[in-house]
Amino acid sequence: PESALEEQFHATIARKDRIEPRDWMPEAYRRTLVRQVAQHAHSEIIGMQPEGAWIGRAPSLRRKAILLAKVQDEAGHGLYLYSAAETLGVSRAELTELLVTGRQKYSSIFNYPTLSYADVGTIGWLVDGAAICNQVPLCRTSYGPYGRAMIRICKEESFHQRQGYELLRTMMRGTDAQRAMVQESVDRFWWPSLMMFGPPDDASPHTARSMAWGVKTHTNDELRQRFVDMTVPQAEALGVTLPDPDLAWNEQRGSYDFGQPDWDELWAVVAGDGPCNAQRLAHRTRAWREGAWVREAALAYAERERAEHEE
Ligand code: FAQ
Repeated sequence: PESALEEQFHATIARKDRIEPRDWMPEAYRRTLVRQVAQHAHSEIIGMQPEGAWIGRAPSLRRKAILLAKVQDEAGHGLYLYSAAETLGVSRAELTELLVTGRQKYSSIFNYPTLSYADVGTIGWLVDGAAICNQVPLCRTSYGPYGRAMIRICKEESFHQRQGYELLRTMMRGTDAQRAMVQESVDRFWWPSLMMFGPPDDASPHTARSMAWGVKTHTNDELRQRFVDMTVPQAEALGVTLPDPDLAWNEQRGSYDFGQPDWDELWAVVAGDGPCNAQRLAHRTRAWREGAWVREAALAYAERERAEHEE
């Protein structure tokens, strides 16, 4: 009976054990995971665009090799995550259709433009830094395939973060113009990076249920705080200023106090109204449509092979 299965599901969650693809799960749990894992996968794939735009303009062969490797890793992350989503009974093609028709989301951060090479460093340092804060706890999420995908992704994200920091450190040791370029870039990316963690807890419709199911293990605000605490000393070591006048060490809490991002801006970007939403989606849609013949040819070939073997 379904109630026994449901009991088993809740017991597994309570033990902090994993739910696996063949286990019974409530339909709402499955839907939550499809939503989050698909959004996460789409973010990795759309996230290739802002940095990918600089591959042809990298300042040296070494920087170009590093950037190429990073952007390729992001394609890989997208593929592991689509595979994790497929274990929930949806296909990658279906999910991509939902993305390109605007019915599924991807992270707000990738709707901001990359205006200088310093942005490659800032994205590595702040955006990958935020991604790590959010994703390390997700290695212990309750759904097995998602948690296991996260382990490898986090290892690669740490490399991404280090390369960003190293790029910025090199620029900060350079000329005044290079230092100004880094500061200008950090000024643009700081607040959008804080928004990556989602709305404040009291405005987050999904957090409570996702925490009860062990899909999320920390709230949006908890992870945002962890990110700020980790990043402030790094900013000091770099010699850049974070553009928040309210940023101050709070002795009592043992954490930094900080200002609030502009939440109206987050909602506008999430609703499709950010600086680059139209461009990002148009680019993804074009690539998806132009690749249709490859998918069709591969399918036709596989079917012909199968038919020949059956004869
Ligand atoms: N952007 O109730 P909540 C990367 C939506 S890192 C867009 O708080 P939840 C690596 C949310 O989906 C980026 N939408 O939702 C990389 C929901 O909408 P819905 C990807 C946002 O799920 C680095 C609604 O608002 N990482 O790609 C955002 O409990 C460099 C209500 O929000 C992940 O996806 C936002 N910032 O918490 C790649 C991490 N915030 O579905 C390339 C996994 C909220 O009801 C270069 N995901 N929304 O229509 C998560 O941890 C969670 O899903 C949150 C949101 C924390 C993002």
